[in-house]
This record gives sequence, structure tokens and C-alpha cells, in this order.
Amino acid sequence: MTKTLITVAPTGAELSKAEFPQLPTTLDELVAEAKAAQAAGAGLIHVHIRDDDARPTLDLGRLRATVAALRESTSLVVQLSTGGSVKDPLEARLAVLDAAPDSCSLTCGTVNFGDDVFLNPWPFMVDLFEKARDLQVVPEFELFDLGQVHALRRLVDTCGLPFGGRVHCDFVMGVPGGMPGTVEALVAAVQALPAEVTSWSATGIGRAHLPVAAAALALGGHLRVGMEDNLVYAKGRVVQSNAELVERAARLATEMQRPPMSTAEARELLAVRAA
Ligand code: KMH
Ligand code: ZN
Repeated sequence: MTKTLITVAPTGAELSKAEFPQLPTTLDELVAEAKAAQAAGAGLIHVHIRDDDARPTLDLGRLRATVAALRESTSLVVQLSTGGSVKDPLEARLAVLDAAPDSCSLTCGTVNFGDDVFLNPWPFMVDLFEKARDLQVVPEFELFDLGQVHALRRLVDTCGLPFGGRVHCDFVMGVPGGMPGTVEALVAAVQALPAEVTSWSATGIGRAHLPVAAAALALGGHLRVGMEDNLVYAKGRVVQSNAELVERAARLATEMQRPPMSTAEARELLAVRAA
């Protein structure tokens, strides 16, 4: 039996606090949501932070304070987003690694993102990979499209294995511009993974959330949930907290005989550096 890594992505960079007051945007809110998510079964937190006006920011001081606060209050694997928002410059996204997280996201190619473009040119991918390895940060390869799965093959061929020697990726499905959040697309993407991949998770955006989670569990994958990806718990019912999404994911996984793994097991799975 393989236990399930549940990643919580509590905030994201796209949603507005004014529209969704339950979105954790201050450090205190983020830490409270992180603690509740860990208690519900999360092993890893994918972090985007906001400024005092709840706008997305990559301010290094705030990122460092966020990593420290999450480490103090939880034992979650702390993954900082290097995707940021679609408006963030590449240099600032690279500098995120200076906040010394356990893990960072690394998206394997440029993709249309609604009306915007999420830019990830090849040289940036290589720079990010190498800087993460130099700083002993474990990358999570974000795959929004089948072409990005192929780009991961090229990245491993070009750069070798990341720090820790594991290759963990996350399928983000259902972004307008990326692959759809369907079982067929997930099966195709999993079949195309390079042999070096040691684990993978999946998340479906919006209405793709539950079908992608169920398919990922059936295929032996791990789960990512959270308000970054989905704000609808059920028809007509808005998500009130990240923990309720983690709780549901934990219930699904347990019923599938793949209960949530602990944070210690998550650290081992991903081979993050010892604290
Ligand atoms: N906010 C999106 C443009 C990541 O965190 O690495 C990119 C994103 C991916 O969320
Ligand atoms: Zn993100």
C-alpha cells in the first residue's frame, strides 16, 4: 500500500481577498490554515504570499518570514511557488529560492493562463533547476500540458537529477490554456512521464477538482487540493477553509486504502534536506 501525499495550496495568486474573505492572505491566516491542513492530513504546503493590501508579492523578507513561521508552527514540507503571478518578472521568481524553502515549484514550459500567459522559457527552467540544486531545494515539476511532460524529459536529460535524487511532479489540469481535467488526459500524461519520475500528484482546477482527485488515486498518484485551485466544495456551496478540502481528500484516500502520509513520510518521499 502506498500512502497518499496530500498537498495543500491555500492561497494562489489569482483570487481576490475582497471577493473571497476566507482566502488566507496574512501570515497569521496562512499559519492557521496550514496548522488545520496538517491536522486534517496534509504533508506539504504550496505557498503564495500577499502584501498588506492582499496583492500577490514575492518580497524576499516576507517569504523568509513565511518559511520561518510555517516551520515553527507546523512540520509540513514548505514549498514556495516560483510561479508567482503572471505579472512577476523571471528574476524575482528565481530569487524566491533565496528564502530557503524545502521545495519549490518549477513549471516545465510556457502556457496560456486564461487571458494571460504564464511564462516559463527554457533557459529560465534550467536556471531554476540549477539554482535549486545548488541551494539543496527539491523542485516539484508542475505540468500544465502534455508538452510540458516532454519538456521534463529534456530537463532531466540536460541537467540530471535534482537535489535529493527524487523526481516528483504535479499535474495541474483544467487551466484554460492547458490540458483538460479529464481522466483521459491524466492517463495520457502519466503514461508519458519519464522513467526517472519517482512520484506524482494531480490537481484539477474548479469543476475538475473531484474527478482528477479520484482518477489520481486510482492511478496510484498523490493529491493536491486547496483554494488556489478550487473554491466550490459542492454545487452551490463555496469552500470555507482549506482544511475542509484536505479532510475530504483524506477521506477519499482512506476509502481507497491509501491513507494520508505524515509530514515525516512526505519528507522522506521527496528527499527534502533535513531541517
Ligand atoms: N499563479 C500561476 C500563474 C506555481 O505556483 O508555480 C502560476 C502558479 C504555478 O501558481
Ligand atoms: Zn501556485
